[in-house]
Amino acid sequence: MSVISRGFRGRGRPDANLPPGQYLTRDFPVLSAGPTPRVDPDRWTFTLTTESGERREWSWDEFRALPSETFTVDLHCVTKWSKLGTTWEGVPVEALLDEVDTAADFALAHSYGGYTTNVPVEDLVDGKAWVAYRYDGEELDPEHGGPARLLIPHLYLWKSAKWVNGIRLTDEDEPGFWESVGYHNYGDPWREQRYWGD
Ligand SMILES: Nc1nc2c(c(=O)[nH]1)N[C@H]1C(S)=C(S)[C@@H](COP(=O)(O)O)O[C@H]1N2
Ligand SMILES: [Mo]
Repeated sequence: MSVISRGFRGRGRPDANLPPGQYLTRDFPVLSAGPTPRVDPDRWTFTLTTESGERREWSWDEFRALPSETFTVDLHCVTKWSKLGTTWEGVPVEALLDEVDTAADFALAHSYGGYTTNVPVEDLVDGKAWVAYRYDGEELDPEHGGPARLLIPHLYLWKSAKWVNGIRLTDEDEPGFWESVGYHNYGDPWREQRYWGD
């Protein structure tokens, strides 16, 4: 009997891919703190700024010419929905970081519309984060962050800045939009780091 049940994930047992306190959803909810900015790719830029003030900027065409990856990841929102097995295409953040001279430990992502979110640099490298521009085989919808959004799927989804237009590297950690109003500074869904003090 144990042979049959090994690996079986039904019958009320939590899904091994579902962090504590989360439920599964099949649709793709839209969560934005403000209006959806409409960003024309002709005017789109992505700017990487280092702790010493060095700047590297990509136009949309330059950015799209960078080597990309297709990857499948699970998404976990702090409002408790999770969506498993989503497929995206984008540029690994590490490839962008490789273009500048930096020893910074922290990053603040910023977006069209003013949204910001902070993350340690070590969470942006080694295949853990992308600037994504395709979802499920299509160009990314504006509602979900198109033309391009950050994706850091191992952290709660508020860290995945939609309409991202740059990353500022810093020596000191600087809380972003949600982090400065009580959300957890790091946001690991597996440790249920939803709010400050969790
Ligand atoms: N620029 C920007 N990025 C953002 C947000 C936002 O309000 N503005 N909301 C965050 C939150 S709280 C979540 S859960 C996800 C939602 O992404 P989705 O709308 O594609 O589901 O985007 C994150 N990125
Ligand atoms: Mo969220």
